[in-house]
Amino acid sequence: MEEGMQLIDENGNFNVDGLQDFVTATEFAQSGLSYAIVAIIGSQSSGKSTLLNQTFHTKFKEMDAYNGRSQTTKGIWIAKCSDIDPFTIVMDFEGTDSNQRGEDDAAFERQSTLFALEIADVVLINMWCKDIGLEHAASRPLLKTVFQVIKRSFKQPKKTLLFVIRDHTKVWTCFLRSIL
Ligand SMILES: Nc1nc2c(ncn2[C@@H]2O[C@H](COP(=O)(O)OP(=O)(O)OP(=O)(O)O)[C@@H](O)[C@H]2O)c(=O)[nH]1
Ligand SMILES: [Mg+2]
Repeated sequence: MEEGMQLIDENGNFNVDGLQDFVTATEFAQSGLSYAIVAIIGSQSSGKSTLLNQTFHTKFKEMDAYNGRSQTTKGIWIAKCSDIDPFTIVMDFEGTDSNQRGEDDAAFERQSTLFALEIADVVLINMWCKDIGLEHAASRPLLKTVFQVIKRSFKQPKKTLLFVIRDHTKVWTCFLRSIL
């Protein structure tokens, strides 16, 4: 599967046939209960697909910077990581706070974040270092949703939240030390 499989499209439609084909092609059913799901969420063009491809050797579509900055991943995509045991499914999410989605962003963003937190064992939260500590930073509504869900769902099985801080420089190390 070249670029993975689009599980949910940008209008929120669930790809039932695609999932069935994916399960058959990857022999997912044979793994029983021994599998892991990793998801990534974060703002648009923050390098989510690139990070997954580098880490899990998947082939999710990445933005081509020569064609301008725009939304690349639409909806939610899944792929099997071929070289990790146990069976690992990687989920690439549409970037939050996108200009293309505009005002409609909040509903899709919230629903897709809830889906990631519900379904994945490990959720990578990809954020710009410069956004930390800002009142109106792009990742703030996303973080608010994440923490609201965690506060409410303390009875659920444990999840791992991994905060990935991008474009971290010496200046930001000093800043982080001063606020933590
Ligand atoms: N300099 C630099 N560029 C990066 C890095 N990671 C990704 N990029 C570039 O940033 C652009 C966006 O990367 P994507 O991986 O498509 O970002 P995304 O978060 O998946 O974007 P959406 O799917 O639209 O939300 C691409 O042109 C990448 O080549 C990085 O660590 N450093
Ligand atoms: Mg992407």
